[in-house]
Amino acid sequence: MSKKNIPLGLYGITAENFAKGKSNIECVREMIKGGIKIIQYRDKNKSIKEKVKEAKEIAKICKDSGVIFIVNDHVDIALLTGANGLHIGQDDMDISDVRKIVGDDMIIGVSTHACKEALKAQKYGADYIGVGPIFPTTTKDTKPVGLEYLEWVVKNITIPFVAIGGIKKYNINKIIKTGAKRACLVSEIVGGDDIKEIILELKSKFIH
Ligand code: 3NM
Repeated sequence: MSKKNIPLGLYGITAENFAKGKSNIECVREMIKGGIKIIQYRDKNKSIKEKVKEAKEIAKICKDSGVIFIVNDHVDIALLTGANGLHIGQDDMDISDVRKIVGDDMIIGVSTHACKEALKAQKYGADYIGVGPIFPTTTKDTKPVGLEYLEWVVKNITIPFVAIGGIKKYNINKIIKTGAKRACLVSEIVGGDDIKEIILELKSKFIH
């Protein structure tokens, strides 16, 4: 099993479309001020050129703050920026092929939406999995899987996992009650008027 450290608590993801005019860079800086220890750079709209520029900057900010930096989708950008990890989806390259490219030290995260996918990701060497979307979300075009899938993962999966999808301040307690130790709230965090404040409020819910 992987020994890589995937921090407990909140996992941050960029999403400029939901950030009410804030840039990805501004959001990352505020997330770090709030104490987030792992941030994924995710952008589905920009050109590769723009993504490389932004990812390089975010990589530096994260490195300087001791925050784990993960790149979504792009193995080349992850390698180029010296990212700590790469996050892939079900339609991306097989985990074993990604591992050949990135080597043993890089974190590989995989989005999963069903028990079979979770077991497969674990078997083929993912360092953590995303589990969702738990609730309906407009941030990603995947139908919700419900809390039952998360409850199954809590009982059956031994690698770290991050609950994601439609999680908000008002329903995060349902996530925590399952025993899940990590959660990602995308629009709720980057769309907050005060990103740092919202993170501090959310983080406090994990401490009991
Ligand atoms: N991945 P929000 S759901 C990026 O289930 C992403 O794999 C998901 O955004 C998955 O917190 C999702 O705004 C979007 O609902 C989550």
